Amino acid sequence: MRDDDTIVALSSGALPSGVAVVRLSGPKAGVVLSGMLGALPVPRRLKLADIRIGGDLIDRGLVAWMPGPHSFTGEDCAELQVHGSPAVVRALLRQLGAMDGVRLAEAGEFTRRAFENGKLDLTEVEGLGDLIQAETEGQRRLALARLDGALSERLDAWREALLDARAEIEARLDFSDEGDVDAELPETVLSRLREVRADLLAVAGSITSGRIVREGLRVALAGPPNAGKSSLLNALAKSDVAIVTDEPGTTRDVREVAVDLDGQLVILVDMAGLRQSDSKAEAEGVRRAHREIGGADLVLWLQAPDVEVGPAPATEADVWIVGSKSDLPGVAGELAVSSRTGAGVDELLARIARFADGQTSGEPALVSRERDLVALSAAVSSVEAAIAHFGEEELAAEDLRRASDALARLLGKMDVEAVLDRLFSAFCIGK
Ligand SMILES: Nc1nc2c(ncn2[C@@H]2O[C@H](COP(=O)(O)OP(=O)(O)OP(=O)(O)O)[C@@H](O)[C@H]2O)c(=O)[nH]1
Ligand SMILES: [Mg+2]
Repeated sequence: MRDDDTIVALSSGALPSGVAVVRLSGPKAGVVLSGMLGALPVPRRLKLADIRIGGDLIDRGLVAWMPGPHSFTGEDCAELQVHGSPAVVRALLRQLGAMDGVRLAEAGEFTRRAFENGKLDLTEVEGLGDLIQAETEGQRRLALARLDGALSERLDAWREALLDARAEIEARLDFSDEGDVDAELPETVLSRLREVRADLLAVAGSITSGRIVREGLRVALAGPPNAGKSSLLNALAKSDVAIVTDEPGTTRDVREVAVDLDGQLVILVDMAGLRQSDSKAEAEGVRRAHREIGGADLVLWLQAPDVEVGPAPATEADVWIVGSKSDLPGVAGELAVSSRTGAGVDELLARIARFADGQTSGEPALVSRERDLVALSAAVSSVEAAIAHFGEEELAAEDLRRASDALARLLGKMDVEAVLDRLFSAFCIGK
């Protein structure tokens, strides 16, 4: 496999479909296209054309020619909109892929080329990957902001401020014996560093909101065995996904169901009831339940009138006491629900939706991944070290270099290979 091959792939979805888009990128794209059409069309204009390979008419469709560098990948690109028939697409891919210097693309290879040609930085590539995967409104907005460079712009601005500060400091190292550089660093450098630090912290602080939008709000359905957790999961998800019996200890595995509540992804998590158990499988289930409760953004603690009430688990997340089986006598309170009659279920869903909204309201978060947090935290520590080393130029300059490097890594300007392979393998072929 070579990076200067011309690549081809089906970029649209499953066949058959009304229209299929076949995409070409690389140095041979122009020759291949003019060979099929007889001549190259006007760049960046759709043209209705007969698409022929070796004189054989494959289909008639709309064709776009996008010569580099002003194309998605930065290379010469062509797109063929043909009828979305398996036979048409197979014929095109087979015959194009057999041409000299042309081969089928690997997953994410178009985007990889865009990254390598400087069309997108790494955060924008991630935004694109997230946008393609987005299922909720919140995810779409978050991903689009990232793809649009909302984070990149901030990272560039911080990097520039850090570079300026470093230049000021290094000027004193290199030219301290020359008359035209003041020996003392101006106070403005220090105050600028403090601003960058505060900014970095503020953006890093939006990680929880970003993560909740991107990965979903995790809601743990917890309580003693038989409290009605699995029944409530089924009622909230409006689907019969979890096994329900009157035997305490029915659920052992963790089961997640994703629901879209008003554009916000919510992950409902059913689990084993909390109790001491001699059964190895159940004890393991209880251990996993504790882990889920620890990782949840919201815990629903179920109390049923026919089950002995246990103490709510200690966790940093919000815990709501839910009175389950409200069709039985003895259940009261704001959060009374009956999975049997459906009473209170929609109210509970609405409350969860409001809670999710409260966690993610406002501007789309700039950061949402673990990688973001690692980079921003490293940058904050290094900027703090530089502030502490103010007056010790060599140390401060080194701290600032580290801070810029952390941000450069996030943009994919350094140490990028390990991240890339993982990232692009998650892309689909044709993107
Ligand atoms: N009357 C009534 N019974 C319910 C309701 N929800 C659940 N039950 C009954 O309570 C019993 C336990 O329900 P599950 O949903 O399996 O409870 P669980 O908390 O998942 O139990 P484990 O998986 O064993 O921890 C079953 O017999 C259900 O039919 C309800 O809203 N009303
Ligand atoms: Mg259960």
